[in-house]
Amino acid sequence: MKLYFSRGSCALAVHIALAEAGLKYETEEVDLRVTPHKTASGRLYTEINPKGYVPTLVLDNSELLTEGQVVLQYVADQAPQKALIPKAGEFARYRLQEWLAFISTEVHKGFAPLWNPATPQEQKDAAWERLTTRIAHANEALNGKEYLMENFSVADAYLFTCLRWTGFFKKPLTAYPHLLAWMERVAARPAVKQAMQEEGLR
Ligand SMILES: N[C@@H](CCC(=O)N[C@@H](CS)C(=O)NCC(=O)O)C(=O)O
Repeated sequence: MKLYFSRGSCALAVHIALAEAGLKYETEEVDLRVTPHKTASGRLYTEINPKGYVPTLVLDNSELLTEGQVVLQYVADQAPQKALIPKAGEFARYRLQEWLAFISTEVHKGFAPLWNPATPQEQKDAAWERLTTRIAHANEALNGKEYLMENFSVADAYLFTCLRWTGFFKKPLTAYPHLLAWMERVAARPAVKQAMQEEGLR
């Protein structure tokens, strides 16, 4: 499998999932700072994924899989023994999907106005205010729990990836102690360290 990623982007969640799953994978970086986006080997990224954004996972049969929350489920399902996701058909699977949808639409996309240099400061402040209600929800959910689900799951990989961005925007998470402890717990996992190292992140 091959993952197209951009350093520290939402694709890090898939990178973590691949490492946690112990699957064989290769990666290629996409430069999102240039328009149109180019891969490290110089290809026009839309030639690989016409949607033009990361993550893209190219499967061994050359099939392309996109949309982070779906790619995460696919990767987790490839290594059932690692229990990165509840089995399909179990109610817990829907809980996991509930988290993935929340993280994707409320947290991941909640950051979009902050990333956009054209967003007026007032709208950035409003977006952050809105995001803090989602962050507070995750903090509460982690009260007395090690991970979002019973054990570490791809939802943790995804939320961790998005909340790392608070560092970039200099928004400390000090008001969210359960979340902070969980961030440290996730960051300490060997597979998370491996994926971050492979992206040149600290
Ligand atoms: N709907 C997509 C969105 C992915 C996304 O937002 N990717 C960002 C990086 S975190 C990206 O590649 N942005 C560059 C662009 O849109 O041109 C998903 O959930 O996978």
